[in-house]
Amino acid sequence: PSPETSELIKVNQLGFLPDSVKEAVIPATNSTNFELVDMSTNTVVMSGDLAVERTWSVANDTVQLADFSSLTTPGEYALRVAGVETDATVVIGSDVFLSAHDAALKAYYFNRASFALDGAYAADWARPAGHPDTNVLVHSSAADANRPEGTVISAPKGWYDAGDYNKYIVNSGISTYTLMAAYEHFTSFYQNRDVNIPESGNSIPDILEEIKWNLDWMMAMQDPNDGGVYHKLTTLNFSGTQMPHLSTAQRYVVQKGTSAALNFAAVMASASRIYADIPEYQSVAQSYQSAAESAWTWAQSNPNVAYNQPSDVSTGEYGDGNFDDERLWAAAELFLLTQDQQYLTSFKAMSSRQSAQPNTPAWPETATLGYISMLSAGKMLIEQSDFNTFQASYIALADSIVAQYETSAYGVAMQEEDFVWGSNAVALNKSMVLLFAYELSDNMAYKNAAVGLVDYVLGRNPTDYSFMTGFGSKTPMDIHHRPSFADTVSEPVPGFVAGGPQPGQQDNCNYPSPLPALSYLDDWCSYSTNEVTINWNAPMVYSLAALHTGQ
Ligand code: G3I
Ligand code: 9MR
Repeated sequence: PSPETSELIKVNQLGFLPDSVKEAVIPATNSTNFELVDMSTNTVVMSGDLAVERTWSVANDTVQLADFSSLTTPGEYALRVAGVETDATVVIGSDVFLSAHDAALKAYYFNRASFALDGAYAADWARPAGHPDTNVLVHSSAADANRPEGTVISAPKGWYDAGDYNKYIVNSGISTYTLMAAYEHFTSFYQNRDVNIPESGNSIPDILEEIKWNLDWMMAMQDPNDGGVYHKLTTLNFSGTQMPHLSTAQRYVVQKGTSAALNFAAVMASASRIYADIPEYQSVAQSYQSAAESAWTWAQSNPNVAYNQPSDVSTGEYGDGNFDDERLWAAAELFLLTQDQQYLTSFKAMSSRQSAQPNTPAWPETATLGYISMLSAGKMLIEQSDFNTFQASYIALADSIVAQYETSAYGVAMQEEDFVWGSNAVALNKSMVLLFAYELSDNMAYKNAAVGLVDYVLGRNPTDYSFMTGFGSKTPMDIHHRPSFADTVSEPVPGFVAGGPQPGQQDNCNYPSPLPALSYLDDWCSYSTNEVTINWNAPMVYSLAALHTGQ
């Protein structure tokens, strides 16, 4: 094995669903086989051959895969290999992902702005309300005749983006959409899914109540005078490491832009369609539709306004110079909502452009979100031949990810270029792409590759971490999350996915390795690998819901 990786067996630390593919990564040894011992009876229940040694270059790690998919009996097992000092614990059960799913969703509640977290729901992480955001100023970059610089607006609620306390439209948008997609694809699962938030117990699914907390904020980010949408609501600089209620610097809305308008239009159109089915929210759903339409109209008249960070603002940029993918996504959602052919025409026009082909979703890459909606909600609304064309482009993406899985030493569809800031979300968004491909096709190859990616984030990786706080035997403790850092609880707020390894080391912390898959540090210092954000959690929620309900 590489001198930089551990001698441990790497395995999903939460476990495996009974009928799932089951793989573990074994450090290279002279052994050719492995054994699984039932811990309740201390008997060997399975032995199998290890796969040939292969090297994963991103960690310079030579390993062998153990495939024990044929073991399907729920229980707790020790996975052992002669020559490897420590056995790994393997859990098999039909509920192994359930509490992690709930916690990943509950993390959004923990990041609510303008809201006190009560101990009844937040346990040790209760805290006073922060950031009322009722006295937000229009920044000079956003000033116009209707709202000159210094105009006071109110835009409360929403989720804090991450370990910082600002609220950014494009990142909020992909997060909100992904959670809504989870609800839409797995509606019955969410019908009675109680995650113990203040709204639990009413007749509306908790996930929709949690999402609405953010939709309420997003709505206030649109200027009703012209339909334009501010890029972000932010302090001028990142705050210190106080709890939310002690972080009181002036907040601003900054520059309207095309990516914010189109992203907002997509999310509001999707929300309008989904919330229209909830009797209590029918009029809200109508207001989402008007908001989506006026944001689209603004973007038609302002087709190319890139966000340009003002010189006095130094918080998250979320800048993006290409709007074809956002336009495709907004067009898809507006078409599905209104069935107005002009939007289908726009979708098709964008779908022929290189810059709007399906690719792994990320905050600046949203084309795939439009495809997912079109292929799930559009089937009855478009010509079969169009559906087939869109499906073929989507499936080509899923197939390319499967090919990566099949050639990977770790059985993980992660390539060197995937190790960017937020690499764990690259893994999880690929997993979401695959799990939706599985929903479309019932082809197990997609599901197996998705399991590999979820396993990766939850422990089958060169760092030995399960990257979700509170879930796994070795989990991040010192995430770059201001409340987790500033509170008096030693454990971080649970349910958050840390960014994950990437070699950029933009924070100049002291990393254990320069290798892409090993350049990770569980330290507050490491905002480039150990921060958490709403857009990294969302595909975890989706993936765990898909795997749990798909058994
Ligand atoms: O756009 C270039 C692309 O052209 C190039 O090929 C590629 C090669 O690495 O880099 C691309 O830029 C990257 C950019 O994200 C867009 O993907 C940058 O290298 C990369 O540093 C940048 O990282 C972003 C980071 O902020 C720094 O801006 C992360 O995606 C983003 O998740 C993160 O978001 C922060 C917010 O700013 C503030 N709140 C916390 C949040 C999480 O850390
Ligand atoms: O704490 C900030 C984190 O939330 C952001 O994602 C990150 C993005 O650039 O920046 C962090 O702030 C750092 C700042 O950029 C540079 N000085 C150190 C700050 C963290 O301690």
